[in-house]
This record gives sequence, structure tokens and C-alpha cells, in this order.
Amino acid sequence: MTHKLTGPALAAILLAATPAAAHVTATPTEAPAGTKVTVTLRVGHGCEGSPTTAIRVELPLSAGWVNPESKADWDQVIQPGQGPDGRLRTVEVTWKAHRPVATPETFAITFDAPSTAQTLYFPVIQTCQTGEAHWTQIPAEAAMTGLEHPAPFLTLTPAVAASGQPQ
Ligand SMILES: [Cu+2]
Repeated sequence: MTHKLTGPALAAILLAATPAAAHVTATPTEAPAGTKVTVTLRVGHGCEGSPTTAIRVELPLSAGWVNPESKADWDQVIQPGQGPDGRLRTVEVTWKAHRPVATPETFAITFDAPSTAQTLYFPVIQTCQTGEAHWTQIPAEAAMTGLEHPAPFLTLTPAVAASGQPQ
């Protein structure tokens, strides 16, 4: 089925596809599987005008060793838990602000990406002076569109062998 989009419908889609100046986004959005990756989560704003007091990030179960960024003026709490292999791992990281923050803020996480191509999601619970925002919606396909509170994501592309061929 082919839809021809013109006029207002197309404009609406283009608008929705604009990487939110707001929301919680991940950079980069793509990285090779099986490598050490640093993903930076950017929290664009508070909760409906209320400044941010804490950010809690749920880490993908398939991520290996994890190293969250130490940030001045934020305390960091690591939540250990059991990975799929039964080993202890970091399941969640929380940054708590010394003072409520109204401006955009970034949080970097370095980790060993799993070796198979897949999309990793980083659901975020944002706590504000007033209220919370749950950036936890997982879309059917890797996209920020169509969801009110999408979880930031990173797509792992197939690892490239020395020959230049995908493995
Ligand atoms: Cu937003």
C-alpha cells in the first residue's frame, strides 16, 4: 500500500521527526556491535516546567561492563543486580542533582556493547522538584516518533570483520 503524503500530512510527519530539542535523546544513535561505546543521554528540559532533581537510567541487560560519567554537582548511585549470565552487573545508574537543574544536561555512559546487532534502549525516569517524567516507551521500531515519552535508544550495527565484510 502506497501513501502519497503531501501538504499538511507531510508537514506534520516532518515536524514529528525533528529530533526533539526537548525529550531525552541518545548520541550517537548508531554504533558497531561488539565495541566499547559511549552513549550520551541528553535531558532537554524539566518536567513540565519544573527543574530536574534526579535522572535514573535503566541499562540494557545485554550491555557488558558499564562506566557511567562522574558529574560535578551530581551524586551518582549505582544499582547492582544480576545479569542474564548470573553475574553481578550494573542494572541502573542514578544521578542526583545537588541543586535542581532547569537547563539541558548530558549524562554519558560507556559500556561494552553486545556483539550482535540490535537496538538498545535506555529507559529514563526523570524526577523533578514537582512531578516525574517516565521516558520509558519502547517503540515498535527504533524511532522517537509517535510516542509521547520515548526511551532513548542506540542501534548496534553488525560488527565489521577485518575483511570489510559484515560478520
Ligand atoms: Cu521534550
